[in-house]
Amino acid sequence: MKKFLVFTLFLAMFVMTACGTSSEQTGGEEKKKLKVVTDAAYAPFEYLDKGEIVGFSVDFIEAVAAEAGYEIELVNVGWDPLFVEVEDELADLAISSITINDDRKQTYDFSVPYFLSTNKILVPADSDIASAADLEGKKVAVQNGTTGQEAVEALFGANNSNLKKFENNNLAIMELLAGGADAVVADNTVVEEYAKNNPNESLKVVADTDSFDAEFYGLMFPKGSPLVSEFSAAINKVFESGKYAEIYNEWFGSDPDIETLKA
Ligand code: LYS
Repeated sequence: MKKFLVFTLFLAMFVMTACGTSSEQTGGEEKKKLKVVTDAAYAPFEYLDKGEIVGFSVDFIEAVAAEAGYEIELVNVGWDPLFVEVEDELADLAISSITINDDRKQTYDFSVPYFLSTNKILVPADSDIASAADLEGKKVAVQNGTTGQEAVEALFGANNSNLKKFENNNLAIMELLAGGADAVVADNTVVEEYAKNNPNESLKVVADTDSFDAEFYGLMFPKGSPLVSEFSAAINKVFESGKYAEIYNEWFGSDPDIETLKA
């Protein structure tokens, strides 16, 4: 009788442990650490502060990855290399203020949109450039391989010797400050923040909604990656939980228009 009791006890313990383990496996499964690549030269989205990658995108991807149940390692590889790394599946995904467009969709998969943007023109405060058309014959600095470059080429042709292309946007802005360019075309939030944070440089930002389209940023994945749907679902949860608004407010000091992103 005693033996039987001990056996039953063992059996019960075994069953409980086995069940416990299996539910733990489905609930808290060890997920691999994802490699996330970026070009940390695009404040306030992703940039270096004392060697550390910081910005809206960093807080956002941390929140989304946590929601999806992943740990991430964010690596600053630069703009052109990040496209290569994701295509070759050397990285799991990229976050870098990347506009979702048809051209990129041929090679990559994107999450649902998480930020609304448009190109704008950064010029010296005394510049007479007041629209995109006024850029004709002017030296324009852009980051290579961006929608800013595309927009300028759409207006003045791809073989435009006045177009100066740089590896990152900070170098394009340097060129403007050094007098080597008359304007920089880049994402509105980036040029607006730069002009605001550097009042001594006396710059202004020119908008042209006829020439520059609305664009949406997305997380960029290798084509066919199973992470796309997991991260899109996590983004929607971060929208709904109020976490997105919290992060947005911290970086931009205003409330986001989440409905426009969802539309
Ligand atoms: N949003 C633009 C694009 O995707 C500019 C991004 C630049 C990031 N460093 O082309």
